[in-house]
Amino acid sequence: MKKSKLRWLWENMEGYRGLYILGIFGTLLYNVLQLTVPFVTQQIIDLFLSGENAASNLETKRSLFFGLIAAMVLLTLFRVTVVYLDCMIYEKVSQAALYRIRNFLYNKMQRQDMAFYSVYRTGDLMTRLTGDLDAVRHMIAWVVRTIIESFALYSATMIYFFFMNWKLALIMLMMSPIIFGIIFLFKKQVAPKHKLLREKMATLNTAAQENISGNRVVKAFAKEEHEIEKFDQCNSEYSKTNIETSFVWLRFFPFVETVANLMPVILLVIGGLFLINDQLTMGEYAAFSGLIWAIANPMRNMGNVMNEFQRFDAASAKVMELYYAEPKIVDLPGACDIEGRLKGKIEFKNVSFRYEDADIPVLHDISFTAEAGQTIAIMGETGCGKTSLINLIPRFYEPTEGEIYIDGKNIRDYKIQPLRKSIGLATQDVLLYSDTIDGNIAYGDANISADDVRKFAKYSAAEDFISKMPEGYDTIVGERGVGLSGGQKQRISLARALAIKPSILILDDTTSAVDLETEKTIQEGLRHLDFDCTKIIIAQRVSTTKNADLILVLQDGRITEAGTHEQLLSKRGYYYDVVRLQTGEEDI
Ligand code: DGT
Ligand code: MG
Repeated sequence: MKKSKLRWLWENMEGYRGLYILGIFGTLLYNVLQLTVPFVTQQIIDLFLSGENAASNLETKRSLFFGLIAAMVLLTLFRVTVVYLDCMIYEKVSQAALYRIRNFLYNKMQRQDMAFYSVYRTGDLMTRLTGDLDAVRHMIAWVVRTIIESFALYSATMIYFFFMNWKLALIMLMMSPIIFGIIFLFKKQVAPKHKLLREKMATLNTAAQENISGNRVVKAFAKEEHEIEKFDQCNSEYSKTNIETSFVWLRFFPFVETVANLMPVILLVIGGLFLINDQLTMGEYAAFSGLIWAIANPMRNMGNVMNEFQRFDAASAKVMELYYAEPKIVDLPGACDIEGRLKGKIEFKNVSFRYEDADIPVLHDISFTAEAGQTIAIMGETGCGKTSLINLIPRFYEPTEGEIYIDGKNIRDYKIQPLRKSIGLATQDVLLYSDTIDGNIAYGDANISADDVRKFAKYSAAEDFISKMPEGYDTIVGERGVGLSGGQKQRISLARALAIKPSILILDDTTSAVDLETEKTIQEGLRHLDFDCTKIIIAQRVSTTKNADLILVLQDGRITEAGTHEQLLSKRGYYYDVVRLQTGEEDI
């Protein structure tokens, strides 16, 4: 699994892989260069300071002395330059990979099915796009670099030590397995903590996000205190898990630190003995001593590296889940484009539907035909399956049984994008973007003219209230702009659905919040559209349904009555009761 995560990361560095390898070489180089100063120092000490001929050497080889000092300065400058450029490379590559993955994920999310959004919570998705992605970037920019750095420094120093005095080097090397053992145990304990921490972070973000979106409900119920408490609990759990995760390292830290701190002591004792026995020169001892940190520090870093690696492991699993998530509803092989406009004939043939996560179907054996240009009204009590039914037409969900045809062709044989572009949908929950009213109406077709926007607003009986606003069509709505009433939002959403001149118009309770007078205007507008379209209108009011070519009454997911207003009245069933209730007349 780990290998595939790294491979995934590598794939996402496309275009920057060469640069990244250069960066890794840079890291190797500047760490090997760390050895040059102690090396030159060793030469200076042995030749000019403590060696037998130190005094005479200083006289005769003066230019070598200055040469060595100049080399030291130049090498240091060179090393700093390499470090600087190297940092830039890591930053550039990691940001490029992050950019690529983020865009890819966003694209992926846009293409997911509706079912996807009922499984993943917004806060969790946001965490994947932010915190988790940052952990992935950190892997490229810091973890890999620190591993290479530690490895390069440790190996180069060890090799150098072996060349100077293999016995002393071997004793130093013997400490390594102890560190590896400790780090292995640490990894086993810290890995589950990082997974838990990641979950807690997502829960915290979800709590914050839901609360911010739902602030009106909170205020209405005066539940601020309760919400603060709820958040505080998530926050404290996150904080607690964070501390626990850090404390895992603290359990191992003393052992690693002891081993690391033992290195100078070993050098002092064993190196001192070697020095006394003339098995080590003073310069060599100075080089050992000057580089002992290069052995100890990588050991110390291992804990941190492992911690960050586990953070990456937990986060990348979440990111990759999204990265590889495939929508279930896709274009079938051989699916065709839509040439010109659809006529808009819709046929449901024995359609049944069950939500994947539900036990029982919500729609049973639905069959009806809407001829091109007709108006179909769907009526039924709440929860009977009206929204579920219309969601099948743009293929937001697939029927579990039966087929749906548009213009005589199974909808599965159309490409999804052109199919959806032919359908204008005003959903039950209206969502407007933080944009101008004009921008919202023109959402589906940014190229329509201002006059057209106005025309569609007129059809939707929205022109009046929009033109009364101080900035008219340029008024910003949504989060940042002025608020709109429920009925006003519905009318803008209707204008938005009309603005794409769809072949099929679906209105899900779109006039539920407008008054009767306005509704009449809207009905009038819909009857006189300047393009042909089949309308499927979910409505509770008889005033909306009575002019429909076909009224479907849906009860518990079944069509129990179907016909025109007059036909259904004469049936004296559900529809008849609704009409009596709404008109207040005893007998019709
Ligand atoms: P409404 O809008 O209140 O008048 O009700 P309808 O007729 O539009 O009802 P609908 O189609 O939203 O829901 C029918 C049933 O399906 C209801 O029992 C709730 C359930 N349902 C709706 N959406 C989902 C979903 O995404 N997943 C699952 N598992 N069930 C759902
Ligand atoms: Mg509904």
